[in-house]
Amino acid sequence: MMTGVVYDDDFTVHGCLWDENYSESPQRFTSILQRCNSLGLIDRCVKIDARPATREELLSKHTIEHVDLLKSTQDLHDEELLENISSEYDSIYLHPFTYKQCLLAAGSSIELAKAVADGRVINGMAIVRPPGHHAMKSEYCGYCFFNNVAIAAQYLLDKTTVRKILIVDWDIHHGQATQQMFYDDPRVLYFSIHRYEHGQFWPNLRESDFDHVGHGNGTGFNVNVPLNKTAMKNDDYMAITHYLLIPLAIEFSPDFIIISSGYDSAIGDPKGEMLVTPACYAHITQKLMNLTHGKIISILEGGYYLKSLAEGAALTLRALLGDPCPVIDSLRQPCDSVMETIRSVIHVHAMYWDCFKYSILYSEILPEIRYDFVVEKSTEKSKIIYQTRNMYSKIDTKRLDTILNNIITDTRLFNPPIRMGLIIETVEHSITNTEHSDVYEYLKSHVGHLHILNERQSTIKELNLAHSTKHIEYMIQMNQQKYTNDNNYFESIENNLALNTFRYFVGSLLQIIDSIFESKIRSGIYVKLPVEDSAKDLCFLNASVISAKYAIQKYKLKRILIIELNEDISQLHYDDQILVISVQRILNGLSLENKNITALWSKEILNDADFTTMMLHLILPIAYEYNPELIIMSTKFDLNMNTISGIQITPIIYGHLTQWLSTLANGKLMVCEQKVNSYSIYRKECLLECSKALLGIPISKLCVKKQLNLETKQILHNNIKRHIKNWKSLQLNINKLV
Ligand code: Q9C
Ligand code: ZN
Repeated sequence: MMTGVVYDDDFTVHGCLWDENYSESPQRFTSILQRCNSLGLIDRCVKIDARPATREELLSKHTIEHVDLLKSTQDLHDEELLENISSEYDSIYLHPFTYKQCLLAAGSSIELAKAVADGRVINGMAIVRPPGHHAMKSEYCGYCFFNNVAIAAQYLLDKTTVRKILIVDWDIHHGQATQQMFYDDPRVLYFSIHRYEHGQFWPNLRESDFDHVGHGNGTGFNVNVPLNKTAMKNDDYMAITHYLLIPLAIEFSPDFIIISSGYDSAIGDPKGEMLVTPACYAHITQKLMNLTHGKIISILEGGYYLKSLAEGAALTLRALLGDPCPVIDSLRQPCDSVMETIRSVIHVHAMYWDCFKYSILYSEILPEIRYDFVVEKSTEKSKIIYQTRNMYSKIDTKRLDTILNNIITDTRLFNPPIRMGLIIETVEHSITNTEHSDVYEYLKSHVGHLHILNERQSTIKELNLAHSTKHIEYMIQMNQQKYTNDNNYFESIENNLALNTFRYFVGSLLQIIDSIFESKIRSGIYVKLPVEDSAKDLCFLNASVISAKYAIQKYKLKRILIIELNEDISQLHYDDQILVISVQRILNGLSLENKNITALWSKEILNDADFTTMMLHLILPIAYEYNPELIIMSTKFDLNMNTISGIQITPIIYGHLTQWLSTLANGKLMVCEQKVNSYSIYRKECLLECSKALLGIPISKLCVKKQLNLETKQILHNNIKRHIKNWKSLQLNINKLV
């Protein structure tokens, strides 16, 4: 598993000769490289050699005149002349080395794309300048000359087996040039989040609004997410990610993702005036990484506040390298303006994308498209002369100061040497009669080296963390009464086989938790042996809750998320420091109204499409709002392809769920297999997908072709309504419903 990085010392030459404070400066490059080096990231990457783009490559996206004009300025040392030529364009300066450096930026972007497409590296980052996404077919614009991202994308389509590309443009400016270049091409989905303010923000184009969805065969393959206010936060960007970007990306199903990676959307940037923290880029990157078997590259665009720029780029690279995402503050509901934008995007794209067609956000009410500005068609640009000007939302400067001071992530970023510790239950102390599990060999053959931790037996005192001695004794008696013939109800607790097994089970989970909090491992997985008679287990003792209580007590944790994925209902738990999200069928008459418990499902048919929607609309928003310090995923892997219950979750879903959740809590996640029952027919495959996600091995592509049906939508609605009073982040789902 390797991450490629491409950069060159020559990226510091092009600079503005007549304005030393010009924002698109050589320091942008050096500050990124310096920060990546200080975190030791560059050394961990495979260095891809920079090279100039060929004429043919440039001409794939630009005209001969466009290329030749820039070529003619090379080695032109008359400063005044350079300044004069520059002034013909919107936001452009020329330097004698500009042409050469632009060739290098475009060529390097291609080389990185090629290295990933060829499989030489899994993913990568191009630290290049000048940027490219404003460079149009035949016009330099916005510090850009050649469109690096577009040229790399076209190269992939023309010269490799890549057929579908998602471009995610998180630079604060709309990449109008990239939009234009693929506007009628369905092979490239262009997704841009940009400051817009109803046309008042540069480049002031009508075509940057959400209703510009593509043309011809490319209709529906251009997605603009205009931000009409400043001071947007992580809350807003993550809502866009969960509600728009990821559903689209899953349905589009690209083979390759290119991030047009501008950090002028980050906090402190004088152009963007947004409040997104650098860590947010790692979260978005990690969410995208599992959608294309890992094939994703980031190509630098803008970013003018050097601290945020360097930190944002470094944390993006860190995410590409597979390191855990830094924890971000609890997310709350996105602001009204973004909610309106999200609804508008869903509204106009619902006819092209199934994920939006049945979206619970979809309303019949037409979004308001503002035409209170006049569009003037001049050149390739259609400038808006705006008549009204909205007030910017005010940035709280005091808060801004504190955040700016804390912007540099702690250098002791959490990153234990081992990504995943594994414990497989052994047969000696187990009540099972089956043979040794072959899971270990199976996993090893697919993922290579596995780090095994030792089992240990929990003490009765540890069991007492969640259950009273009386309760434990009672359960043992029940167990014996039911399933043994010797009728020796009063056999001592220590000799009870079921209890013994359970104590090893719990002890092993505690072993994983200790290893995580001693920073030996990032995550862990526990594999249980199949039990012949699954009832022969102490099912009224809850290992996840005991583990959570243990972590609370020993490591002073305040928020633990337990996520249960089981077909049958399990006990309810009440605890201030534990949130249980339980995906399970709700039995008749059982009320699940409760502050701490989020039990969700009541449906016979639950497929990957349902589950993905539930994940993105309900589970992830709640999880991000709760902001856990540890996640315990507890499952029997029995939701999959079960012909009896009609549930059709594929093992792949478990992998994606694991990967998405592991963006939280610094990746501190424990997957624990509960007693295996006869429905767990694909448990090995499920364990493999979860292990891959924890190990950072690209997981299988999620293939959600099925539309969400109305019944699912209704159930999701009901769930959201039930929890909305406790979770602000769910607000987005229902504002326009009634
Ligand atoms: N008054 C990139 O971030 N600003 N380009 C023009 C006109 C131009 C930004 C202001 C900003 C260009 C790659
Ligand atoms: Zn920009």
